[in-house]
Amino acid sequence: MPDLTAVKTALKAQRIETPSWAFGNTGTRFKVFAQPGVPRTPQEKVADAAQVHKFTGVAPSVAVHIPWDKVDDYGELAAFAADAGIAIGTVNANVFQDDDYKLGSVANPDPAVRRKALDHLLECVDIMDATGSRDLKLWFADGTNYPGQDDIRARQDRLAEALHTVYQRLGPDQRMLLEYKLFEPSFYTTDVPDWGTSLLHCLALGPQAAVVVDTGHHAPGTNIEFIVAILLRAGRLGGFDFNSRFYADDDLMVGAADPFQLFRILREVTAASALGPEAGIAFMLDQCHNIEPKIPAQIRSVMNVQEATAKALITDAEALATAQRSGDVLRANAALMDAYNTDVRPLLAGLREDMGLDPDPVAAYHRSGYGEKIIADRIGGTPAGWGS
Ligand code: RM4
Ligand code: MN
Repeated sequence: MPDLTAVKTALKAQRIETPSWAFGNTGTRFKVFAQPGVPRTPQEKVADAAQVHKFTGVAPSVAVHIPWDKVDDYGELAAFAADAGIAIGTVNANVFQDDDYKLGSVANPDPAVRRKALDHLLECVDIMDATGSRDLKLWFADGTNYPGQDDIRARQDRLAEALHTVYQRLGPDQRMLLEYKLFEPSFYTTDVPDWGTSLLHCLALGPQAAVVVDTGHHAPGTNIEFIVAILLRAGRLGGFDFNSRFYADDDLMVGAADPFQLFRILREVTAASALGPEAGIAFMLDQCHNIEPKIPAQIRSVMNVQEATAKALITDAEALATAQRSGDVLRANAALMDAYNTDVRPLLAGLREDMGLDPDPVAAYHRSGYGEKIIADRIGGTPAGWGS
């Protein structure tokens, strides 16, 4: 049986990063339902993210998205975050919302547009210097809609050239995380559609480049834990963008649609001893909360990742390995299912008490009055959303 003290130690050391954009008004391309009390500034987003950490104890950083979180002084934003008890985490570049990027950003056939996109990516590294962030996360909407629209290989060359320039600009402790997505907004070709393409670029760049697995960016039925295992084996799993999907890039709360898949993914991570900070895997959320209140939804999401992690950690690895070695298919499967079917909520409640936290973070948040306070305080100004 797994050593429960070691399981608890690993769970206490777990780090999950929240995304600043989850606190703003975001949703689908059909309608964004505005909520009262949402942040109007990057500082207010940071303050909301700090609440998630306050009640869970395992979400000590918030990712920013540039220019949505543009401020005059990023050092000041980092200091503001530190005062609130958290840090600024991953810097996300945005080269997908400008009219110039109609035919792509770094893979655009027009060199002037490519230069503009590249300058933005380099600016993001400047921001990382100021905030002390380790990771630059890149997701490109680049691609084509029609056969013949552009040269597929030439686009890869342009992409590789831009990535190379940004890579050269990284400091020794900084990393580039390259995300992939099967389709959307481009429908015929996407320049970084899958983990293989991302990995090829990362391998060509060097050891500071790694792949990000956004759980919503695959074809239905894709075996994501297999991809995770392959990337772990190659030493190129940079991190996760966790969310849930029923159909495409739904950006729902992680663990809501398919908690078993989340368990299987985290089982690969824990089996490879890659949960701790020394493994360098960034566990990030990338979600939108269109109809549900945002801060409790983020707290719930962090708890869902924790629950899947706890189940992965309590897996009887010895029983599993013995069954696997002897070719006992049913016992092997049962060893995994026993862990998955264990109710880890009492374990996590106890863990929170050990950490000086309320055993029920969502209830504690609701009791705190923070939700009512931001609704009363945040009157006037422009609520944050896609684009700010
Ligand atoms: C993209 C991608 C990125 C995220 C944006 C908001 O689809 O998943 O990671 O930064 O959405
Ligand atoms: Mn993502």
